[in-house]
Amino acid sequence: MVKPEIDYTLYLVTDSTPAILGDRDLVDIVDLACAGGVTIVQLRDKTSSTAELIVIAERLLGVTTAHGVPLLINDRIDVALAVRCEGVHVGQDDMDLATARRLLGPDAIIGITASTEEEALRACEGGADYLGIGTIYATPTKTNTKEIIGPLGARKILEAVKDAGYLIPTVCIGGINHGNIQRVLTESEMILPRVHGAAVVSAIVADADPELAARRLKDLIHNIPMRQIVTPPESWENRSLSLEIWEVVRSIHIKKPVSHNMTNLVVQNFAANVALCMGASPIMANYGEEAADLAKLGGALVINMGTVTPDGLANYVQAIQAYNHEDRPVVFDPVGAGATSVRRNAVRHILSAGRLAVIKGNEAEILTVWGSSDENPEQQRGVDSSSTLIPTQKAVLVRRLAKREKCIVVLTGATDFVSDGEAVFEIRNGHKYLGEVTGTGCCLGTAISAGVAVVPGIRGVVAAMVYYEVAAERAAKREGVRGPGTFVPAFLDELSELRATVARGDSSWVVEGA
Ligand code: 3NM
Ligand code: MG
Repeated sequence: MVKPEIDYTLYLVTDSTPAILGDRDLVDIVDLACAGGVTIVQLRDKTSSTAELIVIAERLLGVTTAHGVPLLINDRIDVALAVRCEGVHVGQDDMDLATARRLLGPDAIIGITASTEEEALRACEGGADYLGIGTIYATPTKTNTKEIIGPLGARKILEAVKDAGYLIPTVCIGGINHGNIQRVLTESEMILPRVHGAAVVSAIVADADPELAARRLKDLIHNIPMRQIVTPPESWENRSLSLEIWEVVRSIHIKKPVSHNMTNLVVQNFAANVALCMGASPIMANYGEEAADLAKLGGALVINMGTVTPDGLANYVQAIQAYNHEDRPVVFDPVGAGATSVRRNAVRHILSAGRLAVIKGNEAEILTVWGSSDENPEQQRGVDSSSTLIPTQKAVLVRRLAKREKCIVVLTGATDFVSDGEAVFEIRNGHKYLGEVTGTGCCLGTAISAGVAVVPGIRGVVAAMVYYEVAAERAAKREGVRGPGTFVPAFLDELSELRATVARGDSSWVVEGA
């Protein structure tokens, strides 16, 4: 057996007392809860006999296995061994971690309850697989709780864990329900180190409809209303926009801002064409000496470290300082930031070289930038990384990084997240072809530079992104576009034609500002 990857997002702890379970069958409840989206189950039963427990655990394991969800047993290492489920959860007064580990082996999941920083650190040190942090709120489900710590108490524990360098999953527990789950997750801060999820008993088990209760909790976790959704996904026509995207596109058309790109070898031509089609004036110049003159032209600079060299780095620094001197925006694209130690160092170097207006990257790149600060020893990862953060965590990540670096942060993906440290915008436009040809991510950096060159701040950034991604949507629908190859020219056409539509003053594609 290999230690399973666990999704801690919605953690169900069972309770068989009549006050919570009533006269229903626990196995049915767990089955429904799993159907509703519970990601991990713990059998917690303080009253049944050992023989009864084993029977219940076996039945539960049948259900959880069918749903692909792990089953843990509270307190009872013997029961977990008997039924061979994924692991156990132990409290501070239960069997000690080292003994439990020796009995269960290295691949078992062992979770520990922690209500203080000391308990949390001891559990991390001892090799716990996750922490159950609580008691968050007083709860009738467990009355012998030691301390009510609230979401802020959970946050303190997380900070202590982070400072000690541990990257352990955590869940909050105690009195969590539909009314407070979003608050618990945001106030405890969900990110790096993060609360990976919420553990509940009564909010699911005591509910008349456990499947719906689970589904609603899951939905609440995934949709914490801290971000504004900029655009509905379907058509460009009849959409309501909360930002004046139109005005930004028009400004680019009228002002023709310089987009000075210090970019990689792969995308120079494509990026220059994107800038042209958007109405900007591209200059592809990698020599830092030129930046002082170019910065005076009133445009914006793109630093794209896709093919970084020692020379390149010195040029970037020189250019950033020149643009800072003229108070013109710099867009930083930390391409492949986590891939090599050279690139990780380059990120540090660039962050400390001067003021950046925008940092734009995919999840792995933004996580690397976040972790490049000494206070955030997040593990570094390569260019290609499967998505690991849920939307709310992405929103928290961009907002916190934006706040720390005092700039705008863009995290790209099927859905993009943009923040200036306060607001978070979510952009759902774009098309999959953008991910199937090289350079479209880098060119988005160029597009953003055109936007912030004419409208500083988050409005210019979001508008340029929507413009770019809507052009991609329209291009993909064009006649004759059959795949990524035919998509590229159609995309350039759309960038150009959308702008022409706007320049004519035709706002049919922008209906009602929100
Ligand atoms: N452990 P409910 S609080 C099982 O603080 C458990 O360690 C806690 O139940 C702890 O979701 C708790 O119904 C009960 O409030 C949580
Ligand atoms: Mg216990």
